[in-house]
Amino acid sequence: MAAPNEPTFQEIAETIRRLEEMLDRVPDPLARDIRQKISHLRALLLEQRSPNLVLVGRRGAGKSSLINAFFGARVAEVGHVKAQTGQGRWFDVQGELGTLSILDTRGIQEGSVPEEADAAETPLDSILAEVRRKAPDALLFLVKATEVDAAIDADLDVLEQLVSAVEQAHGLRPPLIGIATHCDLLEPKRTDLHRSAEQDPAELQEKLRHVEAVERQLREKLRSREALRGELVTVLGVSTYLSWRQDGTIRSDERWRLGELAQVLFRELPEQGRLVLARVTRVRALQEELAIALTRAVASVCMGIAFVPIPVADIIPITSAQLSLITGIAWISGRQLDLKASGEFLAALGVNVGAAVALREAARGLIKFVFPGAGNVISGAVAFAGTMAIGSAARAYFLRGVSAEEAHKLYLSTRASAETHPDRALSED
Ligand SMILES: Nc1nc2c(ncn2[C@@H]2O[C@H](COP(=O)(O)OP(=O)(O)O)[C@@H](O)[C@H]2O)c(=O)[nH]1
Ligand SMILES: [Mg+2]
Repeated sequence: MAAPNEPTFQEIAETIRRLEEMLDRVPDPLARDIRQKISHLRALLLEQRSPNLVLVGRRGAGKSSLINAFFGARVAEVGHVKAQTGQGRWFDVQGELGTLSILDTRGIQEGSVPEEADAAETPLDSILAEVRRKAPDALLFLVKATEVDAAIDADLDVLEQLVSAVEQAHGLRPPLIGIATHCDLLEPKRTDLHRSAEQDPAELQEKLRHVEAVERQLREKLRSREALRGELVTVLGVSTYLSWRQDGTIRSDERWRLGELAQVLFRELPEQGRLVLARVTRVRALQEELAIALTRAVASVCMGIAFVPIPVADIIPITSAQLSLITGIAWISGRQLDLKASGEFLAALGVNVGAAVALREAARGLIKFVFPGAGNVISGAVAFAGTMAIGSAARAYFLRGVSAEEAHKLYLSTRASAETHPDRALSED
């Protein structure tokens, strides 16, 4: 993963390291709590990596289309008829904002061996070897909605073997998500799921009933296998249909419920894989959820740091942590912001300390003169409320695209309410 090597992430790593150092001077129940928040921050920001996804499904089930639908871009070849080299291996699918590591099991069930494959190794063998080599974060089982009643026993066998190979090699059972693709093709065909508001309500209801029936059928099949039952997270009907012009731009976007699917997957991923999924899919709800988690963690850390009994120490780490928060939220939104730009954002919110510390190196020397006895200035409540407010403003600005002026207003109102009701600020938002 490229992100943590960026200079910006090195600065964030440095900030986190210095915060941890300060914790040596914080008494224990508090220090332990803050350490936990910090390890949360580390996992989300510094240890971020591509999620590893195994796609199981027959040729034509829509595996490549699902990848493209996640990215909203043509990153995988769709509709290739022939089994290809490279199948049965983990491969990185790269988009503008991140990479997914995919193991595409195309061809296992069909017995057609790709031309250049090692003759001694069957496609299933090579897939099993791959999941032993690198643990999948999730198994996605794809079936065409119009074919769920077809015999899928062979596919279920493959799933069982995958689950047991992963368990043997890694000691964990990967979550399984059943996906019925091509739901747009269910009757009534002319009813567009992706434009539900414009459809005849009765016909839309009919189509949705068909989707539910397909989901039920697929769920029953997956649950009929004892070895899969415990791993099955959910079954979801989707449409991944996207069509492109010659020049690569999108001609028609008929994706349906991709956001929901991304949300289901997100919850099953380890923390390290979540940021990449949120960036790649650009699903707003996921971006918001991550940004809120980040804000709460940083706010709690800042509050704790304000208790460190060293006069000048607290302002710089608190401001650095707040700058890291802004950088982190911008990154979630798909942007890249260095700490200086984050400092400018902080200054735009009217946070004076931020403006001063934006030039951190200079500020480090200056701060003793600018804020004599600063240790008494920042109380835990102020540090907490200020950080929550900065997080709210950054989310509004970077994720929802409000103006800087609106973000500033939100900063002021959130800070005021977080100071009076810190508990409420943590639980809702
Ligand atoms: N109508 C419709 N077509 C789809 C959908 N998903 C995939 N397709 C089409 O089904 C065909 C096979 O899809 P592909 O992604 O290549 O399947 P794969 O072999 O599993 O990788 C392609 O022509 C896709 O355009 C869908 O949800 N709806
Ligand atoms: Mg394919």
